[in-house]
Amino acid sequence: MFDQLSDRLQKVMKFLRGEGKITESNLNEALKQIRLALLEADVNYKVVKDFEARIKVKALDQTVLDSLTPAQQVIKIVRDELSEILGTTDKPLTFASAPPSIFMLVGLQGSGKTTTCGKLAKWAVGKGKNPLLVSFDLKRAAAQDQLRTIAGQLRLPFYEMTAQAMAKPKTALADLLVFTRNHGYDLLLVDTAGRLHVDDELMDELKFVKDALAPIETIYIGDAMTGQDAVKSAKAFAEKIGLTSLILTKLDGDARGGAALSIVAVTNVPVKFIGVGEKFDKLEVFHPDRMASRILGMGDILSLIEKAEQETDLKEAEEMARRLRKQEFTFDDFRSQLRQLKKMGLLEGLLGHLPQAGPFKKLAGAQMDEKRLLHFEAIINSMTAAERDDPKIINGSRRLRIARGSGRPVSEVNQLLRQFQDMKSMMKKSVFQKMMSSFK
Ligand SMILES: Nc1nc2c(ncn2[C@@H]2O[C@H](COP(=O)(O)OP(=O)(O)OP(=O)(O)O)[C@@H](O)[C@H]2O)c(=O)[nH]1
Ligand SMILES: [Mg+2]
Repeated sequence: MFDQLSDRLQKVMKFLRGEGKITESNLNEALKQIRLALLEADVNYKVVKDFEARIKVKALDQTVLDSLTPAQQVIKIVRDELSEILGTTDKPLTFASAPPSIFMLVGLQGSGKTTTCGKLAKWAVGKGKNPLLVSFDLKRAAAQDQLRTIAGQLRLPFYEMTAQAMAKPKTALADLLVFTRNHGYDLLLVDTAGRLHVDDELMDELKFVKDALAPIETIYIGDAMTGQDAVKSAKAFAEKIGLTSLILTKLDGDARGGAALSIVAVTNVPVKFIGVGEKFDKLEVFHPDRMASRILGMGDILSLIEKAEQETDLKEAEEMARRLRKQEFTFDDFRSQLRQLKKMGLLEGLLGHLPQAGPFKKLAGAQMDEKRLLHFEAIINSMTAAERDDPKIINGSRRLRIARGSGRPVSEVNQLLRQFQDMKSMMKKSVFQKMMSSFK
């Protein structure tokens, strides 16, 4: 469904590549492509308009990371906006203040309602809940069997809706509530019937169940693999039944996640979880930013953007370079450099992404392995503040003490002191500075 979005964004990238900076006119062209892609994917027109307007303001505002090219900046803004539409994750499923909490699962046939019932039951048990499972399907007797089996696998209680009881659905639901309360279950998970398409009979049935049980959560289970139909039916469910949450299933497959955007856009209801497999533990908390990246499907560019977002670390490195120029570079600085290298392989990662990596290859090759970084750090930790500040005072006896303190041989202490000098002169040759300025 969102293949076009990715294609169109590639076009935007190509188009902006030749542009030195973002201007009103080249941005308009880029936005046109994005708008078309979203509209083609059947995203609500108003949502697209708002989306576009927000992107425009941000792109022209220029507060985006300096280290990105105009094309990358636009992609970054689009990604950020997508995650904003997809919503925040800090609204988990709600439990009722007075138990039992009732969660009712609705959706089209085969969307994953029954499976998700099992997943939610397992998740709830992990949260210390005591759930009861029930299936309410006036038409299909086999629905009982499937959920009973799932309850059995999870060793959880299952409430049998007999054909006899179902003959009087109102009484059946009232009895269910009494049973749930009397047995102290604090969560009732209600599986419901599905149909291939939205039909009035189903809507009436679901509305009836909802009115009788007054669930705190009415969760639409949407199959991420089905495109347009899922969007239309989600809208119908939202309007006719009223939804509080969404769970998207089958995101372990090829689904790009575009359905997420469209369903959220048309229902205005947040996604809480995603299903990523058939097993009961294949339920994940929904992360809007990850979904946005998935929709964009531009892994490389997005990871570059993420690296650049570690700008604070770069700023710190720049500060190092400045201190070095002024001959203020100390072992304290060296140590924080080592820690940075260790933390994210920053240099290597960034160099890998740069087209002009050639001149910096030598530096990347000079990367030290992780163990050595740790040893060096231990040695620096054994120095006194005065020694770190002015390594010239580190004479023979001090070297011996540092070696003992760090548990490393004297030869290694000597090596580090040499390396420190090398680094200073290497930086003086401004390789480092040149590299830093290439991020500007
Ligand atoms: N790969 C994958 N398969 C899933 C996921 N969720 C459900 N399924 C599969 O989808 C199929 C349908 O799932 P059900 O849970 O029976 O769907 P339903 O909505 O209850 O279907 P009806 O009761 O017929 O309306 C089953 O084969 C499930 O194993 C998921 O997150 N990933
Ligand atoms: Mg089912």
